[in-house]
Amino acid sequence: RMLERDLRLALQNDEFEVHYQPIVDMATGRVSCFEALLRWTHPERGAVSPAEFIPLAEEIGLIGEIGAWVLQRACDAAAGWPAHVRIAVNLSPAQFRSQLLLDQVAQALSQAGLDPQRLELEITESVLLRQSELVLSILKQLRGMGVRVSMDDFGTGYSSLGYLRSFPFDKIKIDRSFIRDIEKSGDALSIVRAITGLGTSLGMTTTAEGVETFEQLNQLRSEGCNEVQGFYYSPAVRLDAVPALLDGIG
Ligand code: G
Ligand code: G
Ligand code: MN
Ligand code: NA
Repeated sequence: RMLERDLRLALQNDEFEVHYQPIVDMATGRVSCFEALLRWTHPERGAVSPAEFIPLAEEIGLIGEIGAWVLQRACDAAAGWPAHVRIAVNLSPAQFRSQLLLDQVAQALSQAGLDPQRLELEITESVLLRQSELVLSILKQLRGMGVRVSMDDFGTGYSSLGYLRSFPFDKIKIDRSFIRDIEKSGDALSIVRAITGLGTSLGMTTTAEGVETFEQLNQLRSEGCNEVQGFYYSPAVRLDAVPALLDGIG
């Protein structure tokens, strides 16, 4: 496959870029975190979505190398931001197949000189699908290093609730499908309310993804959601546009 061949060359050809989407703390109205989102500009095709190339990278065994690169880039970037601003990095299930991830995280933090408390790792429940000892042990060691762990896309999988019992997540990110329907659908609102209540009682931060309107923002505020992320504030931007967001939001 052509795309596969090109993906293998993308790192060395410097075709990847990490973009950063702000996450806003409801209590202060200020940016508390940025999520690192990988972008690939293919020389002929232009932008290729991570939804397309991340699964391919997993399939052909490239995700470890790409994931380590994103981690380093993201930690280096965050080291240049104010100390109250954290960085969130997405991890794929394939990155949990060995202890190598622990070395990569430790390496990225020390090379960047970043406080581990400022790094959040986002995993989806597909990481926990196999309730393997290895995955849980890696997650515990990451938390032991002081790194935070978030459950991404919460509510979309088969047993999101069950996974909350298997590991003490720091944060729950409510999937954007629920936020999208929060005004039209009483059911979506009920689900958001339940997740927020659950997170609060478990001592986890709750973050709403995909917030696009002022009405959604207000609704989420009255539900007691802790953080919001979405196009209402900003899409993911290049590193050089981060300072303007830090100044402009809040
Ligand atoms: O950035 P959005 O624009 O298109 O991202 C699409 C999907 O790709 C999301 O599910 C997001 O979590 C995932 N994604 C983006 N960047 C990364 C990355 O660096 N690593 C992994 N594993 N997934 C990523
Ligand atoms: O799976 P994950 O939550 O990591 O994916 C983040 C994805 O969500 C990225 O593709 C990002 O571009 C997208 N995204 C972020 N904010 C919004 C939003 O407000 N609306 C929509 N439709 N997508 C968003
Ligand atoms: Mn994410
Ligand atoms: Na998500």
